[in-house]
Amino acid sequence: MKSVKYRPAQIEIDLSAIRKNIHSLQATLEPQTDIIAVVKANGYGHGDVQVARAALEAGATGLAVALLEEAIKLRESGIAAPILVMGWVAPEFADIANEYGITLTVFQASWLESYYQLSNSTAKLPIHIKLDTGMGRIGIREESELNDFLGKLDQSRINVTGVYTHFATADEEDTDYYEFQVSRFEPLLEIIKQSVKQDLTIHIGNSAVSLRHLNHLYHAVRFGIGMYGLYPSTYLKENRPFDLVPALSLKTQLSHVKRVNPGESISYGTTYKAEKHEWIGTIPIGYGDGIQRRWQNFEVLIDGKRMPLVGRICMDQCMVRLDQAYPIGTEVTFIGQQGKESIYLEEIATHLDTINYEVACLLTDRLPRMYLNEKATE
Ligand code: PMH
Repeated sequence: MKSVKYRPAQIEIDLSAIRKNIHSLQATLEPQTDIIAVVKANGYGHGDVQVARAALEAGATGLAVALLEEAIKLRESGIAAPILVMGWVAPEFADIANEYGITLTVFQASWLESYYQLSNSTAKLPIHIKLDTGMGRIGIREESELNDFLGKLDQSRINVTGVYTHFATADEEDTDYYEFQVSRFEPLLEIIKQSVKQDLTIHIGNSAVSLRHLNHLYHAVRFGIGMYGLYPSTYLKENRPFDLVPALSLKTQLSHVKRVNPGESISYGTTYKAEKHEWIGTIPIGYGDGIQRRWQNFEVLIDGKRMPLVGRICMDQCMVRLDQAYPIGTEVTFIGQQGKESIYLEEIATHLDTINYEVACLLTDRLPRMYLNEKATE
């Protein structure tokens, strides 16, 4: 099938917003602090390759993903910048990463032992060591564990190029736990420095840390949610050092418009009944596109005004109560700006009782992505 777009629904990603967010962050960082653009999970649903290119063009110096697959996809699209896989990759696939010039995250002595047995590579494997200072996910936690790891580290086969950690609460007003994590990071880092005597790229900050400048940021920050123009938390939105520009919009059109009588019901389960004569529009997207059932009763923008989604969200369609009759084909904005009104992911996340990260990631591939401003003119 040719890549013709038949459905009147699309996600628009404004790449100039991605570039602008990188530039705004850059302006607040010390000149020597690099930006690693986090493009895992298909660039938080925005499109990994396109976002990565825009970020690099704007001055990011590296990329970070969660999976080896994601890293290989970037390489195969011709991206030559350093790429770090932040998730655990099985040692049997390390040679593949090495062939692609991809850096792996390693933190287990047993991993090193398996790697030495399994690898046929003559080239040193580039790795970053991950320290778990309190996130409780992956990484070396204790000094004894670190010493065991470093004892097994054969620097003729492994090239340690970086060290990092990740914070659990950097987006919250209270910085006690963040500071506790920093206090665990520093002594472990010193031990690594004594044993790995070469230049290390040390990076601890996510968007929240880089926006807040909570601490010395070392050599780079891993900039994810902020790059997409979204705030890591309400606290950071209220205390932002500069305005972020959201990159993603979701637009579709009315596919049907009808007048219903008082008492008539809409959608599965008849959860909505018209109270009077009402104009009801049908919209051709649904939970199969990532508009989950919990969007029911939330709003969309039509004719520059907010109108409520009524009745259950179906797999491919949902319904909206209109303030008047509109022609089929009238634009419906789920995410983004229309006229003077706008609905952004933060507000949607609040309605859905989740976070903007999740709402963006859940928009499925069934929605075609369109890229605006691919070439920088700013
Ligand atoms: N570094 C690591 C290790 C991460 O897991 C993430 C985001 C980032 C940096 C970027 O964070 P930011 O988007 O807040 O800037 N990881 C996740 C996650 O696993 N769940 O939500 C965000």
